Amino acid sequence: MRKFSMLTLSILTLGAAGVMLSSCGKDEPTTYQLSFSKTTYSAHESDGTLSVDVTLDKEAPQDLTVKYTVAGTTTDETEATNTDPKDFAVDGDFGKVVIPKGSKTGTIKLDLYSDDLLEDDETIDLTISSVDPSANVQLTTNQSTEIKLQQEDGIVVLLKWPDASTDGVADMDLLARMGATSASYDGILTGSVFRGYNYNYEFVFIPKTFIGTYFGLDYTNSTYGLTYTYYDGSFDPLAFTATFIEFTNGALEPEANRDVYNGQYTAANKNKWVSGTPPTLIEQTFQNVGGSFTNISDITVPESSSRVASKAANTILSNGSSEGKLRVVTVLPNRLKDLIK
Ligand SMILES: [Ca+2]
Ligand SMILES: [Ca+2]
Ligand SMILES: [Ca+2]
Repeated sequence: MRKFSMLTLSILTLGAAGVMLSSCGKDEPTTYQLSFSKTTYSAHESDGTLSVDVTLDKEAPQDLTVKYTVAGTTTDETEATNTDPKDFAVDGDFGKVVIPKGSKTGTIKLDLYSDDLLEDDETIDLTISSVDPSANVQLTTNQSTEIKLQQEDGIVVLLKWPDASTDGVADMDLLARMGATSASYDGILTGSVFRGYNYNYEFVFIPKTFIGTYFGLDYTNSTYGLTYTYYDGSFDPLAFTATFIEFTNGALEPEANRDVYNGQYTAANKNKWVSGTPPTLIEQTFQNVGGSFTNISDITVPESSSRVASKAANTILSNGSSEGKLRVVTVLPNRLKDLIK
């Protein structure tokens, strides 16, 4: 008896869908082609929003719910963590969009977010997985689309020091925070901690504008403080450079336009754990004024130490979660590889 009921229900459901999706009579139901309207899209991280359309070749006879999967190299809202915030979110139901009755189009609206990482371009891959009701809807072409999410504009600060040699070794690190003084300290934003004597560089990226709510800070009108840590090593003195390189429209500015600053530490600047405020020592500052990077200071060398005033700051480095702001660079993007040769 139960089996019979289920079967009856199925027949009724199919019958209803057939009637609703049919406009050419009972014998030849109208078929509908469902696809993405474009197979590729391009956007910048700082664009804010992007609309992606799924289209039918004819007006929908009733509301059609299209489900799609999300893949690609970006981090979506379901994958995001404190240390790996989302690159984008779906404004609406994640993985689902409706083509309303009488319309040919359903619009997937994506919110795109900035981050303080200089990355190689990322991808968002969307693929239609099902449609409901499915009767007479054909998924034949353009079932997938790829969005190329391009790195936004900003500035790279590159810290470099001599290679390990018979003259010595050094391991430096780089932290960037918002706020030039202890009074204006507003958390560590980002850092670069390649560990060991085999690396002689660190770098951070500060976006020109910042779209999103992850940090809740005004990137475009702030002073930035940079910490160049002499973490460990034997160079005494240790000469280093900080190079400011603007990144615009997918390219680093020419070498002649970059600003290079020189600093020199001694063994006294090797990182020491001492308590007090501010929690980072600042060796250099610069500003972002309305999207222009300006007022880069000279490098100031502290009498001793070079970075922290609290072991808590080391915790920030270890787990990336404290203050919810710091993300440590762990991957050298291809577009920076020429810089560190
Ligand atoms: Ca990104
Ligand atoms: Ca980025
Ligand atoms: Ca390092």
